Amino acid sequence: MVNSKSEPKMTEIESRSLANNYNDIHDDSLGDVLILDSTLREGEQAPGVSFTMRQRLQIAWMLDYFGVDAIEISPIISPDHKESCKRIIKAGLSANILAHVRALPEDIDVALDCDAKWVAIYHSVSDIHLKHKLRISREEAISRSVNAVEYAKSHGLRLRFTVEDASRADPSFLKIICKEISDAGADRISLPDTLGILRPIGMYNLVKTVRDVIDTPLDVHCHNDLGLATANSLAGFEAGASQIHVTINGLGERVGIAPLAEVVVALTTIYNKKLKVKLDMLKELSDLIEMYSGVRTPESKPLVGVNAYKHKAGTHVAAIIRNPAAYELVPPRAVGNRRRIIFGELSGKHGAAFLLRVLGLNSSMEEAVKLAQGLKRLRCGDLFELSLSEELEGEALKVEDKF
Ligand code: HCA
Ligand code: CU
Repeated sequence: MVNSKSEPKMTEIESRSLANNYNDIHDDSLGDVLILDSTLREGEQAPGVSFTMRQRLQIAWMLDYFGVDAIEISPIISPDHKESCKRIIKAGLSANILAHVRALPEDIDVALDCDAKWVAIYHSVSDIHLKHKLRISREEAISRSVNAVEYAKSHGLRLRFTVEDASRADPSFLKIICKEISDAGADRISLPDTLGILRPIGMYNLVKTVRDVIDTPLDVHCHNDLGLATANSLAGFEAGASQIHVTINGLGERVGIAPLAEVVVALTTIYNKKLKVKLDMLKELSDLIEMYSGVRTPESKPLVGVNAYKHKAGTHVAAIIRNPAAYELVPPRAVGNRRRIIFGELSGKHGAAFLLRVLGLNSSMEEAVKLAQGLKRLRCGDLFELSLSEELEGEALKVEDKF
């Protein structure tokens, strides 16, 4: 775990927030938001990913310690998954553990067998899924869904019902089936953009459409096929959804869903939400899942990627040395990442002065200028980078004092 002593104070993060008011939220009704992590269910649906039982348990423990509100896992994939689900439920974590099952009594029995308290039941609602995947009518979809809800409720389960492919369903049918599911006693309803076809205003409208007919709390589950998953999830929250589905690194079927790090940091910074999560574990969680999933995290991944806190252009480095907030939304330590300075062709005199200082060469600005010129003359692009420990950052400020 990251040393809590080095964790920046929330005020340090807040003080970096935007100086203007473009992000101000004029709708006071925006309430609290819950985070559901589906790394163990949706995440394992990512191509090439399969966790071991021990890994699943460790991931659940870490997510719980990190502070997510709910963890979703599928007990119906294999006996191994069922055993994992059982053990995770038995571990007595603070987060709600949801067993993700089809709208079938035999699947709900599997969840009961695992001693689940919460079940996440899913059934498709779009005509294309009803006609071509399930080959059933809309009426049949309603009766299967309602039966499943009644069956789960009669066994004392709390339940979330997912209307799969909601974004492609006929809105009038979507309203009808959501009302039926809600009247049958569902505790929450999840509205997924299963194919990632919506833009933010589209997700907003989807949530509002359902919100207008039922009071049941809503989840949003946004796929990233067009790279809009985070934006769409936040738009769904603005429309009244109170739980956002994420996975670590955004893993999931095809190209995945909204990534945990981006969603929680966006909520903290640009929505000013006080989440109970330990933001400084984000990089560690990302690295763990990169290792266990075998899916390499792109260097350019926001917040947790290795490039997220690299500074290169001379003018940027000069500003970073004076005040890192000039080019960083949140400090790297806040998310467990590291700041790095790249030296090479693009370096300027301030970067060069900093380099001389950390090398123990107490030289003048004249020499720093010569060094920067030398680095440019080499024409080697990026030569090397320094990963900044707190001690080295202190050296940076001393350079400032001097020049
Ligand atoms: C699936 C479909 C799902 C369900 C989402 C949810 C989707 O793979 O089972 O249960 O909230 O994207 O529609 O992931
Ligand atoms: Cu999904």
